[in-house]
Parts: sequence; structure tokens; C-alpha cells
Amino acid sequence: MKVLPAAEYRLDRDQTENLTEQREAVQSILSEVRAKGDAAVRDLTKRFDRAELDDLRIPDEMYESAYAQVTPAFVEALREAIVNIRVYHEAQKRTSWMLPSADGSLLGQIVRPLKRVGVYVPGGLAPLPSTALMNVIPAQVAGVPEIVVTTPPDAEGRVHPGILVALKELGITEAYRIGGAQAIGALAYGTETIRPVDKITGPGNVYVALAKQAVYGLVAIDMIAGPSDILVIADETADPDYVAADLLSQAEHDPMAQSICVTPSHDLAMRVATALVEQIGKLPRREIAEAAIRGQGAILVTKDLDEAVEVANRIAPEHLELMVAQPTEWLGRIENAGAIFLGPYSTEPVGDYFAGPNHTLPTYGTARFSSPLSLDDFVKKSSVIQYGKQALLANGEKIIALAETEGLDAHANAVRIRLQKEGGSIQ
Ligand code: HSO
Ligand code: ZN
Repeated sequence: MKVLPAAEYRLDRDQTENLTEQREAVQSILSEVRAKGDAAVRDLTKRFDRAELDDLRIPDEMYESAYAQVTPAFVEALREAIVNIRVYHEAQKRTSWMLPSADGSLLGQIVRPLKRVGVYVPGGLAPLPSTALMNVIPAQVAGVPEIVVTTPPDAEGRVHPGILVALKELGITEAYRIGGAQAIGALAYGTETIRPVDKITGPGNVYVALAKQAVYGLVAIDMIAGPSDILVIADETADPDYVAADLLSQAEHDPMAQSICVTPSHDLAMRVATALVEQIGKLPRREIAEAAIRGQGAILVTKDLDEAVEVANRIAPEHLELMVAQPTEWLGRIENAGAIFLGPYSTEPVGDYFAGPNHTLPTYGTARFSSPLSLDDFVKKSSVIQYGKQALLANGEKIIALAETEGLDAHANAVRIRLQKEGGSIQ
């Protein structure tokens, strides 16, 4: 892993990757699904997943047999994670509010859950039951009445048992074994068996991401997730084995993942580099992790912790670990980060799986302007305005002046007509 002075690190966020071919493929898949519904989804599932499905819905028997294929420890841990995630997201609840005012007007905001949400859960080489939890639970806590899940099948039409158990434990009753851009098309346009949704959330490969981008507007989407990243700020008190392990936990996700350590200690930098070499060789997903570390990995040496924090704020990582002597003292200085992990025991997987906060986080520097997936993603708001006669008579002329300056006479008139009729009789 390269070790270099932080000043020499060039932040490269120019992702002008040429995706023309993939974009075209996605467009044609979406048009097919839109035109031919279920038949297109079946054809495409046969073409891309090699599965011949009669029933797009995941059959009930599949859930039952899934429990036999996972360990009791998994089920127990999953149940506890569900509780933790639920408790955390309960705290994000927003209430509707009303502001009455002395002149009798009433202004407010009503918060309502979305009606129908589609959650995409990745399968294939990287099946992520935890992603089902992180998307479904906030939707449930928000009160979304209809939550539908799609996840790709293997060539035999089976779904990963960990995902099936997660869906069962979450109480999901509508789930389809379809994936890729065809799943996004089915959720957005609807087919004979799948009714269209209002919003699609959940990560996926490049085809899924491009399909979500393409249907955005017709439906809402959560975010376009880039490759995952972690940045560890460590001082000389940090354990290099812990730092290396955490960098690798992110690197094993994706060859494009970004793992960066920033430290004022040159000695620690060298020891992290050594620990990394030791640990990486033992990983089953070594090739992926190696590609990520070689490609985007770096250990940046700064003159002090202040500079380390500046670098972190500039990079705006998805996950930021503070492995320093007094982590809470630095917390207030962190401006841009999806999730902040404090101290040597708050390793990223604690947040990925279990503690409660959402693991769907802004990637690729987008923590500068966006937030983790939350309850806000599953509700919408309506404004409420009630002016009584007194309030309108008191403010009507001002509204007329604003409307006339915009040259919108009918607007002015809608107010004036009321002032004329009611002008004499306040109360
Ligand atoms: N680290 C990923 C989430 C995840 N990790 C799921 C394991 N499973 C988000 O960046
Ligand atoms: Zn992870």
C-alpha cells in the first residue's frame, strides 16, 4: 500500500467513466419491460440469470427450507440486529406540526409515509441480507404500508437463504426473485403481477444503478451509490492490526472500493502497511481486496491531527473511523462523513450489521451534501395553509403588490376580489 505525504495526494473525483454501452443496454431492457411486462421480465431473467421461472414471486416453501440452510447463530444475531436498527430509526420519527397565529391563521406541515416502496436486495456474488434490514426497517418504522422486495435468483431460481430468512424475520410478504435492470423496470412501470411502486431503494451493480437513474422522475430513488469507502484517522496510540483490518473490511467489497488511512505518525503508517500485507494474504476475497488496495488505497502522512482532519473533510468519506487517543474531542471538527466511528472498538462492521444506524451511506465524496438513508427517505410532507378573513384583509395588499410586480394579474385579482367583498367587515 502506498505511503505518501498527505500534500501529495490528489483527490480524483472525476468519474467520467464511459458507460455508453451499459446505458444503452439498460434502456433497451427498460423498454422491453415497459412494453411486454411479465413476459419480458421472464425472458430477461432467463438471459441474464439463466433461471426459467414460472412464478416470479418467491414461493412460500423456499422460505421454510432457508432456515435449515443457515446457522441458529445467524438467525439469533439477525433478530437482535433487527431490534437495534428498529430502535435507532424510531428515534428519527418526525411529527406533523401546526403553527397557530394570533390573527387566526394556521400554518403546518403534515408528514405521511409513502404508499408503496420497492427494495432491491443484491444477490449473486455479493448477497447482502443486512441490506434488506437497512432498507426495509426504516420503511416499516416510517409506516409504509406496502413494501415489496426484489432480489436476483440463481440459475435454479433459488434465492440466497440468508436473504430469505431476513425477509421472513422482517415480515415481508411480497417478494420477487428478479434482479438487474429488469427488476427496476418492473418496479417502476409495473407488470401484470407486480404493481408499480412510488420509490425504489437499495444498492445494485452498474446496471441496477443506471436503471434507477433512468426511471428517476417517474418514481423516486434513494441515491446512486458509488463504490464503498473508508477513511481511518489514526494517531500513534492506534493498533496497526486494527487499522489494517478495518481498511480491508471495506476493500473486500469491491475492486473499486477506497481505503485510506491518514496519520501524523510515520511509524504507525509503516506498521499499518506491514499489517496489511500480513492480513490480506489470508482473505478469501483477496483478489478483490488487493485490487482495491492497489488501485485506490493509500496511507497519508500529515504533520499533525489537525491536518488529518482537514484531509478527511476534503475527502468526505462514507465511513470515518477516529482511532485516536481522544476521539470525542475531534468529533465536532468532522464536517463531511456518512458515519463516524469513535475509538478502537467501533470497527466499521459494528455499523454495517448491528449497532442500529443505517449502513446505506453517501459514497464518493457525496457526504458533503447528502445523508445516510433514514426515515426521511420514506415519508413525504404536505404544507398546510389556512388564512382567515382577518389575516387576508391584513395582508392582502402586500400579496397584491408582489403579484403585480410579477405581472400576474389573475393572482392579484384572486386576492382583490375578496378584499372588495369583505373589506368593510373585519371579524
Ligand atoms: N459496508 C457496506 C455495507 C455492508 N457491509 C453490507 C457488509 N454488508 C456499506 O458501505
Ligand atoms: Zn461493509
